[in-house]
Amino acid sequence: MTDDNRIKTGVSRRTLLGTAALSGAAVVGASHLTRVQAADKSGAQSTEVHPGDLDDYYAFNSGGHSGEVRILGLPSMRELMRIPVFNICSATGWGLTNESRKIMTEGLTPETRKFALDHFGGVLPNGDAHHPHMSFTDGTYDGRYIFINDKANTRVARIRCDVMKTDKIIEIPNASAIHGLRPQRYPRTGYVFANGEHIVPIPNDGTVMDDPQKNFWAVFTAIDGDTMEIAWQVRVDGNLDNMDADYQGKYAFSTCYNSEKGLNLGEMTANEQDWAVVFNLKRIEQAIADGDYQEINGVKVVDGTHGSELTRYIPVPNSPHGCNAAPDGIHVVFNGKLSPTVTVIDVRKLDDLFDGKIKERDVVVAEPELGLGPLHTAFDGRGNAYTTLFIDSQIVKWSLEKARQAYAGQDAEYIAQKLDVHYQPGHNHTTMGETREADGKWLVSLNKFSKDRFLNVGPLKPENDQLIDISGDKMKLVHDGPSFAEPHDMLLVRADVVRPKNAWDRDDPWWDDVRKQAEADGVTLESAAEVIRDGNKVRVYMTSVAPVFSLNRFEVDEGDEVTVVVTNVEQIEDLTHGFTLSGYGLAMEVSPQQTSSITFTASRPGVHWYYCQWFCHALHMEMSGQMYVKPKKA
Ligand code: RUQ
Ligand code: CUA
Repeated sequence: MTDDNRIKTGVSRRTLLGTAALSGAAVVGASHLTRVQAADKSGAQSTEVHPGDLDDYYAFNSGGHSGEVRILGLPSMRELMRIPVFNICSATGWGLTNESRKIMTEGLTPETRKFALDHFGGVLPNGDAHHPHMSFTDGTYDGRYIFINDKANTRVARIRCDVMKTDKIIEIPNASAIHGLRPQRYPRTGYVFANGEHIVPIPNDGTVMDDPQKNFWAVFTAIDGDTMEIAWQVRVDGNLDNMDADYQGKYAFSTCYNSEKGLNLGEMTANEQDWAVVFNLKRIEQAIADGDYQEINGVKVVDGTHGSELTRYIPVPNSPHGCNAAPDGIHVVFNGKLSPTVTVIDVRKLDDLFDGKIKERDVVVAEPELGLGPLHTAFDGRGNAYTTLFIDSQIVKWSLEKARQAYAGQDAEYIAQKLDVHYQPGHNHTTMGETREADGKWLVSLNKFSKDRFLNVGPLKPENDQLIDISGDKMKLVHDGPSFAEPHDMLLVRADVVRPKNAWDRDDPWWDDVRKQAEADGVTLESAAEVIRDGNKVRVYMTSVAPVFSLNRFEVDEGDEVTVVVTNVEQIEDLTHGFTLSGYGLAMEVSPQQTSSITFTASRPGVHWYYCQWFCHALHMEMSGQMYVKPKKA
């Protein structure tokens, strides 16, 4: 089917969609989904990154229910690295080392910490990461942090971009399932905003469990991005979905479905309109300062339900999903999902709305009909928007200005092009497109289905992240990129903004606990080869230099609690070592100048080899040693 045909069919369908259209049957049945289309290789920009050359952009991809974040290069679309966040990682020991376990447990509520200890030995084993977003200064990325949500266990994590490691994970009390997440753009981050998606009783401790209309709420949370402490929460009506922040530091926006406060599909989709909720940050801060809040589970919660002066509920058709602020600093787009439209507001009208001078719908300046299943919108900085059409399996390029003209009754053709993607796109993302430095070079469509686009790998198929050249007048599809479950969102950052280190600094706070203990033990981490016994606790300190550990052998007694501390004293870039202890289910990464530690009970008597699992030297196989565990005397 040609692009032109698709434009006509898309625009002629004026009806709002029933939910059946979003079901698997409708998805599989669409006839244009079965044809493999070749990439158009005549794009204006080259996608080739020759051997020895580097990519122009970092792409930070959420790993969905794999719980991690992945770093890709763009335009090559090569996966460069993975950052474990909410998952347990066999390669790096994330979830096994003392340093990572502290990060994974200290931010949990006491109830969850106990649950994780009882069921999983302390660390929750899964997460569902959706929305990675970088910290901002003055409306553009500043390369400090990436924040990401965990929908599964209601958490928010922060990744340090200097070492590309997760350094904070906090659970959000009073909320259920953190979904939409964005950092404050201006003047800086500042706040990290997080949407609680599901409505629940507050507090959700079993005292009240009936009458959702009266007792169930969703919660909008502002976290201090510098300290990762919760600043405040707002209780709202309906399920909060995605969100964004403005470029002025005054407002935040959430799409809100389930205005019905239903508990099943039929109830949740009954209304033709739901809402975009606007949060007035100054008024919320004032309410907190005035003591106009309830303290629930240690968090200050203000009331932002209907009638509150802190929020406004803009009616939007229909179960809206994506929420995207344009780099012009003026427009915010709410994506209709069950409606073929998106709703565009002008943020300059919001002061009047909050002052009661105009009504909610008066801030709407465009509502273009784009096609079936609009989910997310990205921008090129030249006034164009790119919206994913989940059901049509297309990206539609349209003009913000012309959509405004059409809404004002003028005769304006706002759709510029529709491009087939393969298949069922969710998020899309443009290079620097969520900053005031949007450069309009590339767009990635994160497609939920790959079907026939790759060699068959069995019933479970990869997703397909497609690279599209948007630098010219026409979008051009140039690359298909398979990915494992499941990139929900992507962050495309100019390479010069991100400046990771080649080695850790020795004074990094990462191993503060170990450093303090070593000082108490009279041990210097950088030259250690010591075994310190402290009752039935044994601390084993060693260094690693290719191809040896400074301790080739150590002895403990059965039942001892053993902590192994390894410091990699290599100065050379990329000379990572590891420590794997056979038969104990333990492994950890020790990168250049890093100290890592791991604690376990020496419960298995006998001789147990440890070895370096990161190939580091011609004698890497020989980089090993033995732990002797002497059996308890009967
Ligand atoms: S959502 S496919 Cu979790 Cu970002 Cu829209
Ligand atoms: Cu050190 Cu392999």
